[in-house]
Formats: sequence, C-alpha cells, structure tokens
Amino acid sequence: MAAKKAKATNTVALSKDQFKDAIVKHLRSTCGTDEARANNQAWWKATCAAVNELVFDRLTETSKANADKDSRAVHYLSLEFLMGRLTVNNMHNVGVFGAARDALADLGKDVNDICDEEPDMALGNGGLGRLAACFIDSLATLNYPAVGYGIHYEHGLFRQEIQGGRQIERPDSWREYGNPWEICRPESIQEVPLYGYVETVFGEDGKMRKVWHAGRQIKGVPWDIPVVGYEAKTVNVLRLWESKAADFFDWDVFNAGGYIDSQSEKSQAEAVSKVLYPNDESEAGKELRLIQQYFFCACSLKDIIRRYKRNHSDFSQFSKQAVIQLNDTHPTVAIPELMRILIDEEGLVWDDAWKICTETFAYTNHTLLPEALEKWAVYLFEKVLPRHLEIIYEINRRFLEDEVEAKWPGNDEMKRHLSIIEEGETRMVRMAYLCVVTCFKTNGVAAMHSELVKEDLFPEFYELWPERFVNVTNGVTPRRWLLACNEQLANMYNETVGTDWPRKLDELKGAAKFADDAKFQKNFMAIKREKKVELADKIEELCGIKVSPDAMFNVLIKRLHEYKRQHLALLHILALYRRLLENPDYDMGPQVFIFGSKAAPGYKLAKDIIYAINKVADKVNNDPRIKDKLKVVFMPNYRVTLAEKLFPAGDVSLQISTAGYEASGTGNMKFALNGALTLGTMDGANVEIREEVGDENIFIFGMDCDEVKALKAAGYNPWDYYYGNPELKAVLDWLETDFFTPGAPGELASIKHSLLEGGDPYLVLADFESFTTQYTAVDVAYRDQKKWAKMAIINSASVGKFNSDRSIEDYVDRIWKLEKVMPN
Ligand code: Z16
Repeated sequence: MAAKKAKATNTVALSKDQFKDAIVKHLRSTCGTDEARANNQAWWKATCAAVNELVFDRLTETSKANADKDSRAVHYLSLEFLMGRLTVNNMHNVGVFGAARDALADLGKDVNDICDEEPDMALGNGGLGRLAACFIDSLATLNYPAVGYGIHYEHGLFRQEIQGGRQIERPDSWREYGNPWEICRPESIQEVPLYGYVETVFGEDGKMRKVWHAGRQIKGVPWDIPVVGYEAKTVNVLRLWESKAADFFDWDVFNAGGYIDSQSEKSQAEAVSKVLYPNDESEAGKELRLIQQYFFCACSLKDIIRRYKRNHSDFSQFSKQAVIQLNDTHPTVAIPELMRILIDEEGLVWDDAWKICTETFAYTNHTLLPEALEKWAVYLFEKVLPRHLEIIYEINRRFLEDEVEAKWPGNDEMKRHLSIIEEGETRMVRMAYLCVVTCFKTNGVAAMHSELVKEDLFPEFYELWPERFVNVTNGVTPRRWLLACNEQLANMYNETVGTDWPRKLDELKGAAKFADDAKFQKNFMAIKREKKVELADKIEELCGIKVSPDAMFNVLIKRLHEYKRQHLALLHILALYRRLLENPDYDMGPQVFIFGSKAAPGYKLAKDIIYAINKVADKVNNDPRIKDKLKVVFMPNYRVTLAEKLFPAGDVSLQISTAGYEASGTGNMKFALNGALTLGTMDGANVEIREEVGDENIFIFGMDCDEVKALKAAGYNPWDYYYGNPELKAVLDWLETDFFTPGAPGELASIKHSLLEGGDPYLVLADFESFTTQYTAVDVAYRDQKKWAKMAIINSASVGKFNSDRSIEDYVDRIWKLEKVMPN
C-alpha cells in the first residue's frame, strides 16, 4: 500500500530526520531490537515511543500549570471510554504525522501498515462511550482542566466473529502485548472497602457517628492515558482504575486460610476490572456491575479529594474547585459516596455535606428507554454498600418530607411516585431519581431529547426545579472524524477554506458556495469514490464480496437494537429484491447495503436480525437474476477503526430509529461531515442536522414523535399494516419460508413474529411504506450526480455545529463554568 500524500498538520514539532533518529533509537533502547530484525509490532511501539517524547513533555507541563493555578476542573466520570486507536490521532495532534509518515517511508515502512498494529481501545459499547472519548479530546483541545475517570478493563467490548451467519463473541485483549500509551501510577493507588456492616457509635461528646466495617477491601491501581489536544498545548489525562487484591488481605487475614485461598481472593478482586458489560441499553442488575460502579467512583473521589487537599484545609471551597459530571446514571453511587466521606470521615454535618454534593454533581441523561433506566435492588445495596443505602434513605426522606410535601402537601400518591425507592415485591433504588434530586443540572443530549426529558421522563421534577434542566447537543471531534479518517477531503478543505477548520468547524461553510461549481463537485465526488474504493477493498478482504464503487453505498452502522430498526432496512431490501425478481427491468440504480453492528450477547432477537441479514445477503449476492443491482454486506466486528473507513465512504446515512427513541445519535453527524446524505426520521439530532443542512438536503420519512405517541395511544395494530400493504405482507411471509435458509424453514421467523404477535413495539410496519417510498426518491436523486454532489457538499459544509468543541463550550457555559488554563 502506498503512503498517502497527505499534507501534515500545521505545527511541525520534529523534522523527518529527527523522527527517523528517534524511531531507530527506540527500536533499540525501548524494544530491544534493531531495524533489521524488528517486526511491525516493534516498529509501531518504537514509533509511539518517539511520539511519546513529545506527549509526555506536554503532559508534565499541563499538570504543572493546573497545579500552579489551582484551577477549577471537571471530572468526567464514565464507565465507558471508546477511544479506538490513539497513534494516528496523537501524531496529528502533536503535529508530526507528516514527519512520521516520511520517516517511516525512508526506513522502508508504510505508516498505515505500522499503525495497523495497534489494537482498538474498545472500553465502551457505542455512542455513550465514543461521546466520552470525543469530549476529552475537545476538553484538551480547548485547554480546559479536565480528568476523565473510568475503569481499566482488561477486556473491552467483545470481538465479533460471524460463523455461519451468526454472531460469536470472542474476548478482546487490547493490552495483551503491552500498550505504549498507558502509564501506571502506583504512587496514586487507592483502597476501596466493600460489604460488611454499619455500626452506630456514640462519641464522648454524645454525638452519634456511623462506622462502616467493611468485609473486604480491594485496591485500585491507576493507569493514565494521555489525552492530546489538537496542536498539543494541553495534554490531559484519562485515569483508568484497575482492581487488585489489597495487600492487607494477602497477608494479615488470608495467611490464616493459606496460600491457595489467598489466590482465589486475589482473582475475585481482579475480577472487578476484568471485563466491560456488553449491554448498551439495558441493565443486567448484576452484583459485579454494581461493584464496578462503586469501585471506580470510590477511587476517583479519593483521587479528587487528595488533590484538593494539597491546597485546602477544609471543604468550603470544594464545589468551587471541582465539578463532577456523571455520564449517565452509571456513576451515581459517587453521590452517596461523597456524602459518606464528608460526614463519616471528614466530620461534616449533613446539611453542609449535602450542600457540597448539590453544588458538585451534574448528570447527563442518554436515553428514555424504560429498560435502560438503571435500578438497583435494595437488598443488593444493603449487602455490598450498607452505609450508602442508609444515606440514600436519608436523602429520600428529606426530599419527600421537605420538598415534595411542600409542593404537593398531603399527597402520598405523589410521594410514592417520586420516591427514590420504588416499592414492590423487590424494592429498588431508582438511580436517575437520585441524580435529579441531587444534581444542580440534568441535561439531555439533543434538543428534542432534552424536551422529552422534561416532559415525559421527569415532568414532576421539572415542575419542582425547572432551572435544573438544560440541553447540550452532542458533537464529534473533527480531528478524528474528518482530519485523520479522510485525509483527501481534509486536504481539499485546507485548500478551500484554510486550515483552521479542525478547531473552527463552522469555517467549512466557506465551501458551500462551491456546491454548484462543476470542478469542485468533480473533486468532491472523486474523493468520495476513492474512499468507496478503499472500503470496497476492505469488504472483499473481510467478507469475500465484490461491490462496485459506482453503486450507491447505503450504510447502517450502530449497535443492534429494535428501536434502531435494522430490520426495517432489511424489509426494504427484501422488497427491492422482490421487485427485481418480479420485473427484471425494475428501474433502480445499483445499490449496496452495508451493515455493521454488535448485538448484546443475551439479546436473542438482535442476534436473529444479524443472522437474517447474513442469510439474505448470501442469497441476494449470489442471485445472477438481479445482475448485481443489489448487494448486501454485513461487516464483522464493527468498531471505531472500522468506522473510520465506513463514514468517509457512505453515500446514504441510515438513521431510522422510531421517533422519540434515539436520544441523539452521533454517527449521523460523522456521516454528514463526510458528505453522506441522511435518510432518517425526525429523531434525536437528525432534527438539528435538518435545521443546519436545510430540508431540501436531507431525506426525512416516517412518523414524528407526536404521531408515534398518538398512534400508540389510539392502540397500534401491526396487522392492519400487514394486511394493508401486499408488498409488506409478502416480504414478512418470505421470512417464514426456507427461501433464505434452505432446508430450515422458520429460521428467520422470529423477526416476523416480533412484528405481529409481538406487537411491533417500535412501529416498524407503520413506517415501512414511507421508508420505501422515500428510498425511491433517494435513488432518483443519486442518479442525478450533479444534484447529489451539490447536496453532499452542502451537508459536509453545514454541520460545523456538531463539533464536540461546541458541545464542550455549551457544557462550560451552562454547567461547568471552567476557565481555560494555558500550559507553558
Ligand atoms: C448509549 O450508547 C446511549 C444511551 C444509553 O442509554 C446507553 C448507551 Cl451505552 C447512546 C444513545 O443511544 C445515543 O442516542 C446517543 O447519541 C449516545 O448515547 C450519546 O449521547
């Protein structure tokens, strides 16, 4: 593969020759090999070591500046950070990509091959985890003091293999052979108590105190990942906690039980950070998951407090110095943990501790799906975190007796309704309620979603505290999602609008005036075609399927979920296939449908949908009757690194969730930025993309949120649509035959059943006709390449709003109130 003739970013921190010397030096001194013997893995590590000389220097300068200024900082607590690969991104951000590429070329190595050695850091499931990764990139780029806190999972999201059309999960071992980007910080180890009981003691002063006698202790070992801002002024850290057996246990207690017992204790402690839970929108309710949550919150709070105490002798300034953002409810247990530390360990009275908590925490909500709203059984809490349960009870008692009683006097029904504790056979702690009751701000992630958070999810809380609810629309980092993944388009923009756009993405607007320019259109479409050729090669390599780069590339890449409606796209594909079989002259341009998606391992229907896509693909791709007019591809193991090839190559971005269910979406933004047109519903951030690109440059279909609610209220009956549309009936019935699964009729029937007997909870059938109709319009538009080019250019040039830097500035304005700190 030839090295890309990309132009490097502006700052050149090292020349090619200096970089060459550094790589060779590190091959020897860091990797213990030399140019003649090194394999690509060693070349990669030596290259990273060369980059790290610059990165670690900036890291040190940044921490020095923050310590000197004692500045207010945000602490972004997230169980997920979906970082992907770091090498290319970091080289771009420190401004040595060009030098590194040329140095490696001189040494006879291709930068792409070398960087392909890096495993993805897949410590997240999907949008929420990738958002966290974009946000820490933007925080560093904007020079805000910030720390990301999370878990140092040994295994990230599972690797997906497809065998016989079905998903198989394999462990992901991203750091098996060492990772050059992480630094262990044993000097900052923390101890975390678990289990045990609470004792009430009365001091000599007659005051009551609570003492938690933990039944166990584990330790948290911090690993720091440098987060390199664009042009590398600031390098912040992502601090990830690894669990280990506490020394205390190995020696004092478990010596009695013998060496073998202490080994099993050790593996139990290490189990805490062993693996990421692979459920994206539903909660398993597993004890180990609760322990994971508490483990990283406890470590992170101790870390924050330790740093605060360097400059302060009491807690009066704490909420001025620290703001803690809870990424979804996953880190909610940080709230009772901070209360416990302040009251039990630091001796504050309840009211003072509570005031600090209500001024420190803020909460981001990412979903309205009821099954994704976390609840923890009271009995589990009592077992694992007995003191925290007491504190939650007390928070709840005061909330109900003071605030709810004042607003709705004597209304027991309202108290039951708003209680942080849900009554019933199994009493549950409602984590989202605990967040809203405590946090000074609660935000949704797109304008429409934030309205629904107020109106549908927390209406009474909104009545109590309207000022607490805000919107911050999501964004994506243009450094990774344009500059690094689409060098060709990046270079074209450099020449058209200058080189400031990776920070000021609005500047791309300057290219919109060329949307009608024939030459510009030609160049723009040539780049799109180049990216499609690259993807087509990858498809052939991974799937053995040949697709034409001249066909329209329809791409649907995201986690598999009924509400995201991958099966709606599948029904449409079946309809097209049927039309082609019935009428060989059916008027349609060549189309490729490309899917990429992981299903939660326990989500049966989601796995059935993957299987169905693969079975339909087998049949369609090998049917000579349709003359290559239709191809279906399921790309295995969708992840950040594959996404970087897919977003630049898409013509049509499928964003087809049931209106009201996709909180925001962020893939929609990445596609538009790279010049794909959206075919989508009025949901999440699609609504705002439409506002930016204009109604004439987006294809909207289906019911809007109000129509969805109205249809559900009126009593939705999927059978009406089944009998009302012969084509829909035919494709659904097709799924029950053995046409796609020879000899095994019914293998795909679960999809049909979920949509009929199952009640079709996400209104797939109700939106089918609108979807296929609108698709015809997309096909017609695509065949007018000049018109399409114009629309694609306008899309790409108009989505500056979705820069995650803008999201971060909104968080700073509306929630965090930070000041920039410029390191030396
Ligand atoms: C997740 O990725 C999201 C929500 C959620 O409750 C759990 C997970 Cl793992 C997603 C939303 O579905 C998506 O709409 C949104 O863009 C993303 O979070 C980031 O806010």
